[in-house]
Amino acid sequence: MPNRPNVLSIVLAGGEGKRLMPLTADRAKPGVPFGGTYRLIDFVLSNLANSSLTKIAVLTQYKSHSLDRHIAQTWRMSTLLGSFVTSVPAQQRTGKQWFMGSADAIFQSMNLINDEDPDYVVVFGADNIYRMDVAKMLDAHIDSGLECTVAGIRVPRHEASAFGIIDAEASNKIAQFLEKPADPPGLPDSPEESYASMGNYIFTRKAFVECLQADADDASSKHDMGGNIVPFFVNKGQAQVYDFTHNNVPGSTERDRNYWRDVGTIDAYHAAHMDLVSVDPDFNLYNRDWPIFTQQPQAPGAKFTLRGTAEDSIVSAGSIISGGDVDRSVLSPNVHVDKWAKVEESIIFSGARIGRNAVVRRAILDKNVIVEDGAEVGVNREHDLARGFHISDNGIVTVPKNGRATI
Ligand code: ADQ
Repeated sequence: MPNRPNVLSIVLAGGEGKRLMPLTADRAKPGVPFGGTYRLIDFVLSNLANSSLTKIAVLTQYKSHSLDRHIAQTWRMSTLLGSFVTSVPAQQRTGKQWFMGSADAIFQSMNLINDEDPDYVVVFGADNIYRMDVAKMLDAHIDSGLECTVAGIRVPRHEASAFGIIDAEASNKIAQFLEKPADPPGLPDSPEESYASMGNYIFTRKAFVECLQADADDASSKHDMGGNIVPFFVNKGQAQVYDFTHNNVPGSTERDRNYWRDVGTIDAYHAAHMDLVSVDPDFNLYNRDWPIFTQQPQAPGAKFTLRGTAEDSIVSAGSIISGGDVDRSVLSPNVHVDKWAKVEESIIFSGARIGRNAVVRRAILDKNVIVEDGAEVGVNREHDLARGFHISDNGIVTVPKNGRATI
């Protein structure tokens, strides 16, 4: 393949995801299940693979065991064709400390860049649900001749303080970048929206390596991609924004245009699932031109017996709905719902058992949770709190892994 640039993609997958507790009590945020059979990391990896960017290093750190296992089992690629997805745990290569920030994670993994010798380095987060043709962003980066390209999207201004905020010129050059400002500025044409960084970047290799070295030598830096590296390129007039909203992937319909969603809180995570089970979702998992890949378990098809029903729901393989009713919910593999049980607006991780006459409403049941016969979750707030369940701002109840909901 002559003249194709050599690209190394680095996926940052070491975040703790504190706001997703208790789902991240035992697993890294990119390893959190999503949509029944996926994990969050599958979305960025699918986007890269569908964009023919198949040299990928995933940097992990926090509680990465199940994430590392998932990557090793699911994302095997043909090394024959020069493709790989490798998971790189924090190794204390350059000192005794773990990664200090996302830029430090890359700095400590510099040997990957040296070994692979890429022309461009793609650095993407692993915490979001999205569908993106990264090849288009790469083209925009190369065409600009600039050293740094940041993917940007409009977000409601009241949510914008969680993001890096971009002030772009008409040419797309970034004039100013504020990492998580307390009072984010609105856009001139839409004061209640702000232009946010998606945490996805492309760099020209030489400039990136120099910047990482300078950052490592700077004792005052937090070694953060959004806080330090992007502002470095903005200050030297070498950063542009890539407007994600105008670049759809193949197979998109008028309705399911480009999609990007932060699922950093329990409420956002729950809302993203409610979108999935809606009749006409914004995020269409069924676009066969842009598949989202994962590992499917060896399990028989979902089975419905004794008039068990599921409406506006995703029910994964190995599940048995035996006389219960499931409504607007997402069930991972191997979930059992027993007679006269009701499951509504809920997300059920694999291995859960929901007993007879039980009620589960606006709840998330982590792996292997048991809801005893006649027990209720999401019905009585005091009772949920008394049993140690977590309740979000919007009232979504989460039962932790291996938990038991008693009467
Ligand atoms: P945040 O998501 O808050 O903001 P951060 O916590 O650094 O930033 O996470 C970014 C990515 O890096 C995530 O995928 C996370 O898992 C990973 N990560 C964090 N620390 C890591 C470490 N030590 N090792 C490996 N991976 C690590 C960022 C940007 C904002 C932008 C939002 C968009 O800083 O500017 O708006 O993403 O969500």
